[in-house]
Amino acid sequence: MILIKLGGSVITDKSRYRVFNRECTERLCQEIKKSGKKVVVIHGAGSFGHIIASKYFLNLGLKGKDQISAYARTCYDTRCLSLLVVKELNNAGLPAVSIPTGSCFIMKNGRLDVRDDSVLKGMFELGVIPVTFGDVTLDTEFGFAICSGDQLVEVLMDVFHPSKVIFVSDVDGIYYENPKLNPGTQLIETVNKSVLDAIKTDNSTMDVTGGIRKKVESMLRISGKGCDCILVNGAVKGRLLSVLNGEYVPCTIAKGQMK
Ligand code: ATP
Ligand code: IP8
Repeated sequence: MILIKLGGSVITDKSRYRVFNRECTERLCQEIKKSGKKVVVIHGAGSFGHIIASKYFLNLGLKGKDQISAYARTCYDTRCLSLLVVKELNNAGLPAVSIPTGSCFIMKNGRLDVRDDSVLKGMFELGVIPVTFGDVTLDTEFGFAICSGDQLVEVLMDVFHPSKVIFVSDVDGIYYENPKLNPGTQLIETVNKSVLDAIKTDNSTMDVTGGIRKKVESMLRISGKGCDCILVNGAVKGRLLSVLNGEYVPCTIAKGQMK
């Protein structure tokens, strides 16, 4: 099976509150269907999460009562986004069910603690695609915390043991600098620990979960578990389908290596 994370930058417009990229999401779901591969889908929160979370510092945990309504608002918004994604998956012929992270799991010190994976596994075995997403969750130490979709991908590695992990974003891969701000920057086709410090991660949109550097760290931890982890541009038609089929496209790969 393959774990796919649909990034917030490709399924939403991260600069505009609650703007869903329906056409792009619809096409990505059709590409998944066309591949015929067994998948589990995780998605980011995009502008349904980061804008309010950043305004009310939800990434810092519980600091004041005024955050509680922002917590609830963010949970509402991320669930709305998830239903929009699940609708497109179902329309594409992929039976999918949204599993809200913050309603099913808890965090400890900012780390997701999935003790019971029976719903996720049970649905998958039944042929249903469980869809989880970046969300606000309770945290035993901080009151609440932000769980990124990237962290979920890492945790779900141990649940599903995928043959491949695909991060879908709105850029061709990891570059030395943000390609949207520095169009001349070079694509890094293979990432490893040695290039990590050379990657600049300045971002033009609000992101409370750390942006591209954290994503590369996550990709390296995933590849360290023996599985190829690929970042591909979902804004370009056919790229996700090609990667699902094991064909070459411009992308960044963290090659799977056993410890
Ligand atoms: P999310 O994590 O919210 O689900 P995502 O998975 O799509 O979204 P982002 O965290 O938004 O990923 O990261 C992708 C964005 O990072 C791109 O839109 C790009 O502008 C920006 N970026 C900044 N620095 C770099 C870099 N060095 N290489 C590639 N992209 C970069
Ligand atoms: O978009 C962030 O998840 P991500 C979740 O996967 C929130 O980084 C609520 C901002």
